[in-house]
Amino acid sequence: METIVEKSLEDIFEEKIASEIRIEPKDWMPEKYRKTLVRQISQHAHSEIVGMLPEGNWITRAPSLKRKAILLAKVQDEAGHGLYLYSAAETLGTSRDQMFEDLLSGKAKYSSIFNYPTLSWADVGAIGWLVDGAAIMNQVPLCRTSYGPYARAMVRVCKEESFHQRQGFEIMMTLCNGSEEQKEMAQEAFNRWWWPTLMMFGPKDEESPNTEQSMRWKIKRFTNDELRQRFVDMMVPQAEFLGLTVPDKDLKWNEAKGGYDFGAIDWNEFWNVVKGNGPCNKDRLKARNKAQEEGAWVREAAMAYAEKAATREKKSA
Ligand code: FAQ
Repeated sequence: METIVEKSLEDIFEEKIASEIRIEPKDWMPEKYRKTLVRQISQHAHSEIVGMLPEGNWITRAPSLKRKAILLAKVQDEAGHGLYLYSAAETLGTSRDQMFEDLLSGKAKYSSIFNYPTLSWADVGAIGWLVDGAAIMNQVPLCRTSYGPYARAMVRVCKEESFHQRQGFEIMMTLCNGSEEQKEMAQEAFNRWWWPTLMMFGPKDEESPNTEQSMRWKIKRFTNDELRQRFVDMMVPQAEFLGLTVPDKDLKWNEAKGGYDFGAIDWNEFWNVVKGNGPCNKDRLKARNKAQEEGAWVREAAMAYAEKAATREKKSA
């Protein structure tokens, strides 16, 4: 005789995860899964928005009209990424206003990397090459993350990030093929951005409280250290091609592991930046709060227009 085993909602969820079926907004999901996603996606969205500031700093000082147009487009792309990601987080039942409030009050986290200053034009190249390079390394696997709206947003984001990385590399190449002074500028920017970029991947695996569960739920597909190692292995030959020196005296090819060994990351610096004490944390929050205040009239006008349009539509119906 056939016995009918009733599956619990949790069993159905686990089965979907095991068989690589995406979880969609109306599906049942464990509260912790929802919370982890809201945390990661909203932090990611905030990073895109705050990430506009360091490069935005150079729009008015780009060295040519062509460079200015490219940089403007890139910074606008980052705003778009933030918007896709806020939309993805909203499908989990959190409001955009709440997420914004958390960012503006300093409660929410965003990537540590955007708390460093952009001191020279070469920093724009270094960000595109290194920071967007790290973002791609982290985000290509997220195109296969288990939550549908996040995975779909990542597909488009990654296409745009690839263009961003190419433009950063191209700036670095131009500087490295230029005068002695330009090459020095590129090396100096590389020296400042290399270590903070390695920190972007998050704490080492044994100190990462979220990785194990996120890997089990297939939110993350690789650990922080796995992605960091892949990034180093990808970037060292690119730096060599540019004729730049990786600022790490302990960097060494390890034949047995088929990858590079690299020096110790300064985790005190990382946690200090995450806690709000990096070189630009206060400036970044100040700039976001100022933009929020100065944009209030635009939001009010848009709302007034939307209400009027809705009334008109009702009347004509
Ligand atoms: N900065 O347990 P884990 C971009 C926090 S977008 C600050 O390992 P998880 C595009 C973490 O939140 C860059 N905080 O956490 C662009 C957690 O705190 P919580 C952003 C960090 O989530 C380019 C605690 O430490 N990308 O660059 C950082 O499993 C150019 C323990 O860490 C994403 O957000 C950090 N670097 O792994 C834009 C990608 N790392 O929340 C403009 C999606 C860790 O428990 C210009 N996110 N923390 O209080 C992820 O893949 C993951 O969230 C990780 C962290 C890998 C970032």
